Amino acid sequence: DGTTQPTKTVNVILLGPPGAGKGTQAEILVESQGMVQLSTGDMLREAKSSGTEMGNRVADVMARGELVTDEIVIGLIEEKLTTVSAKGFIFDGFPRTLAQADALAELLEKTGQSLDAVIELQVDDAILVDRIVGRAEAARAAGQPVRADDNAESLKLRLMEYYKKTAPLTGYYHALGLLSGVDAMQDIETVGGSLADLLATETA
Ligand code: B4P
Repeated sequence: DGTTQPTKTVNVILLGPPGAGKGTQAEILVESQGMVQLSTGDMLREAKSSGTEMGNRVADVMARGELVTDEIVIGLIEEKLTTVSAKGFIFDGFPRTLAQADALAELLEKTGQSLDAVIELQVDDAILVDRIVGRAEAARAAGQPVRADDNAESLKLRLMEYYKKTAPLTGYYHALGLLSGVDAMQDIETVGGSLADLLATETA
């Protein structure tokens, strides 16, 4: 019912295509479970907006809808895992490649932690397109900045990158017995409830 709390520290990966709601649901878990969100997308956008050398380097890659290099994103996650302590981490948009998944396993081992669950947010492509285009339109209507990659052309590449490089991670985590999925085509609150219930049972 969305109010069940996990009983111990949990580290969870939210996996899913662009627009599946990883960021949206991670924020809800931060609120309801007191976990710490690690979004590589947010970290990269922050680096870009504060104009760091790395931020400038990744801006065009992100705007096109391609993946940033493994080296950069692994570095970002390593920095967080070695400096932040938490009741549990929600990995939002990381890992996105097998190399990143291997690096995460190593980093968690090095910091004495485990990975408890990987949850795939399942959404059909047509709905993803509607959501992303809808977000761009809503921002425009409100006079807010539109994300550089929230347009039909970049989204096409984001989806291709997802199926080619990220989707194979479901097999990787299934083999480890960590994977489960939720229907993420329901409204935000319903998906949040499913996730909370799943976390409570997976980690009991
Ligand atoms: P991300 O920031 O991770 O963005 P995303 O995958 O596009 O979005 P997310 O799934 O979080 O969707 P959201 O909740 O926002 O990545 C952006 C880029 O950064 C990548 O393309 C890449 O270039 C780079 N990058 C990041 N991590 C990387 C890595 N590890 N390796 C390499 N490169 C990396 O939801 C989208 C919209 O849907 C919102 O408007 C939301 O309100 C709506 N929505 C959500 N859930 C809904 C629901 N249930 N019903 C209706 N609408 C919903």
